[in-house]
Order: sequence, then structure tokens, then C-alpha cells
Amino acid sequence: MDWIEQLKNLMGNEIISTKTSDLENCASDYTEDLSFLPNVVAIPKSVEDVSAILSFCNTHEIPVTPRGAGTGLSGGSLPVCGGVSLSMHKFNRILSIDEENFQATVESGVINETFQEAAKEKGLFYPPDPASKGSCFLGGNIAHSSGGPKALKYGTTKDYVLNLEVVLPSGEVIWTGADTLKNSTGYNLTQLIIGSEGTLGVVTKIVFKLLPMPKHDLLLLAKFRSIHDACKIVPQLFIQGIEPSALELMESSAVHYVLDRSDNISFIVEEETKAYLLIEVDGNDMEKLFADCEHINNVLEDANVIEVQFADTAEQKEKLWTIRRSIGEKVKSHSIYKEEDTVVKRAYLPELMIAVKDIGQEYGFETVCYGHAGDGNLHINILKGEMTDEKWTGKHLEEGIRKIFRKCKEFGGTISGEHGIGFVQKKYINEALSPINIDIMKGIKAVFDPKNILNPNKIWR
Ligand code: 2HG
Ligand code: ZN
Repeated sequence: MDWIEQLKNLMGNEIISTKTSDLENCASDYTEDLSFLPNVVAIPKSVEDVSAILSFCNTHEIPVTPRGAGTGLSGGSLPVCGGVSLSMHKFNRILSIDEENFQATVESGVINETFQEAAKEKGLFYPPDPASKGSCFLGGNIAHSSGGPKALKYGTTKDYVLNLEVVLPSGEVIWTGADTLKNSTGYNLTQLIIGSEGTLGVVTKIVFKLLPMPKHDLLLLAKFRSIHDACKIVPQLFIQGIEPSALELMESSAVHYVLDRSDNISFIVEEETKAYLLIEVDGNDMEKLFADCEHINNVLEDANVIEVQFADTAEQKEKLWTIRRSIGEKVKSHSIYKEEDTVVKRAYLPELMIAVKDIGQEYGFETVCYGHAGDGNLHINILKGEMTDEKWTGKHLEEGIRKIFRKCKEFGGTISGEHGIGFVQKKYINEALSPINIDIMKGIKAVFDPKNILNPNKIWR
């Protein structure tokens, strides 16, 4: 009897599916146009199910690829070696929200925004807000320590996790930390699992810390004649003592892609506007927020800005955030593209921008730039456009991307700020990490997963 029959006998047909529709649903994620069919899809309903599946696969050396909502952008949940796609969507319970301790315990398949809204009902705030917050799972956010616009003021997923229930490749179940705000007891296994992209263990429960919900937020839209002008002013805003809760950059071409592919957004991109900054401030004192906006306006006035608009109604704010949050999806619907998630010290953003445009010119590809300017985290969508298949898939484009990554290193940065390495960035890992760092990481992987069954062929070769 082959392993699939054995696994079905062990777990039952309700949990182990070989239905074509299930296999096809787990074959791709939001990464480019890649697709890899698993042999089976496992749909566990409990930690015990996950443990039994991993223990079986470990014994029989069957690859297991954990999968959340499939909104990843580096191919982290692609079953590139076949085997089992472990779908965590049944782990969708918010187990508790503890208003006394400002903590919550959730299962890893809870949607980010569902959790945010449940916390908000109790006056509590879970800040990490990826662009895909309406569909991405918290377990996937753990896999990459996902960020989003509010990461600038509030940090990313890693800053809110106190404890994790994790099923190891052997099937053993551990808790990595403690439900306490402070913990200095042995190595920090919680932070080691966060960002490990499902290669060290399968997260089944998460204990988060929460904040009080800020009462107000205000949003400004600044228009610039060039994306370089927009990038130049970013460090100045902080030097002048401003503390935005979000500071996002949008090239006007990115906004055009959104408007061209959306029916109900009324927004005009003036000819001379080539870039925008979205600047948000939040807090509990409205007077102070208005003073902050005045201060931001004054700083921008000195920075060759075309115009600063103040979004003071919920509808105006919603429209601007909708435009910003849908850029990735709308660019993808227009053209074959590669998504780069570069991050540098933010004062180097202007130079990075010049380098990206020059390299695009040199290698013949168009780039659409946007992202979290306040964090120095620039998303670059490289469009195939007129490039030949041979250049697009071969060494030509790879060389251009390597040049961009080398500029990131030169500017004190690295090759991924939040999307991770997964499958599509692994050939570039040596641009970011030294051989000894990679060896240490491989050593850690060997401790957790000696048979290399969990999410194999990711992060490095
Ligand atoms: C964002 O900040 C996301 O918009 C990127 O990190 C989304 O490129 C995407 O699809
Ligand atoms: Zn982003």
C-alpha cells in the first residue's frame, strides 16, 4: 500500500484529500504565476491531527508544506517537492481575549482583520496590518513576521507574540515561551520560530500581547513632481520630530494601475504629480494631532511639494488606503511581474530609487515602486513588459535584480523587509547573508527537522 493510502487509513478521508480541486487550490499562492501540485492536501482540525500527520510523514520522509491563506509573495507555501500540503484553515478560533492582561490566544488560521476587529470590540488594538489583512492568516504573519503600514510606529508581528504552540516535524508539541511580557528563560525559541517560514515547525496557537486602541487618526496626502523628491523628504519628517503611525510611498504609475482596474474609485492623478506620500498620525488627543498635521505641512512646504491634501472624513481615508492597499494586486492583474521587497536605512531611499530606475533602464525593465517609506521598505514590481522570455527567465534579469540587492546592502539594508525568502528569492540569499550565517541557519534547521521534511527547498537550496 502506498503512503497516501496509509495516511488516509491513519487520518480518514475527511482530513486527507486527493480531490483535484483541493490539490489545485494548494498548488499556488500570490507569488507570480507559479504552481506546484501536492500529492495530497491534509486538512487537520486539531493539534493532535497535525502531530499525527507530521509524525507519519517524518517516519516515511514525506515532504510537508504548511499553508495558511496562500497570500504569500515569495512562494513560501508552494509544495515545490509535492508531498502533503498542510492546510491550516480549520484552525480559525479566537480562543480568548483577556482584557485584564491585554493578551489574546488564537489559532493560527484566524484571519488578521477578523482578529483586529474582535480586539477592537474590546477597546484593544492589534497593530500589524499587512496589505492582505482581509484574507491572510495570523500563522502566515508569524511565518514572515509580516508588517504593513502601521509597522512604522507599532512594529511587526514579532513584536506582539509572547508564546507559540508549535508541532515539530517529529510530531512533538511544544510551547516556545510564556504568557508574560518579559521572559529571559533560555534561548528565545518564540522569536526563532517567527520568520522561519514554516521550515522549523507548524504553529497551531499564538499568544499575542495587545495595546489600547488609539481614539483618532488623521491622514495627509502629499503630491510630488518626482519620486525622488518624495523619498528625499522622508528622513526630514522624523528629524523634525514627527512620529507618523504610517508613512507610505506610491509612484503615480502604481496609482494609475489601481484606477485602471477599479470601477468605483474617484481620484485624479494630475499630469505633474509623479509620486505621493500618505502620512498618518494617530493618538488620543485630537488637538495634538491637528498640530502634528500643521507641523508636517510646514516641513513639506519646504520640500518642493506640489500640494498637501487633508483627508478628514472616514470616506476620504478609506479611499486613500484602498488605493494604497490594492497596488500589488492590481499591478499583478496587469502584467507578469516580479515583486522585490527591498529594505534600506530610510535616508538612503532617494539613492536606492535612483539606482532602481537606472538599473531598470540598463536592463530594459519597467519598475513600479511603492511601499513603507518610513521603514525604508520599498516594494519594487518589476514588469516583464516587452522583455523577451529568454531575458525574463534567464541570467539577464537575475543580474539586474542582483545589482538592486547589492545596492540595498551598500545602503545598510537587506533583500526582504517583510515578504520573506521562500522559494523565489532563495537564489539571492547569498547577496544578503554570509556563508557562515547560512551554515548556522542550516544547523538550526537540522536540529528541528533532521529529515528535512518541513517546507523543504525554501530559503536556501
Ligand atoms: C504591500 O505593502 C504588500 O502592499 C505588498 O506588502 C503586496 O505586492 C503585493 O501584492
Ligand atoms: Zn508591504
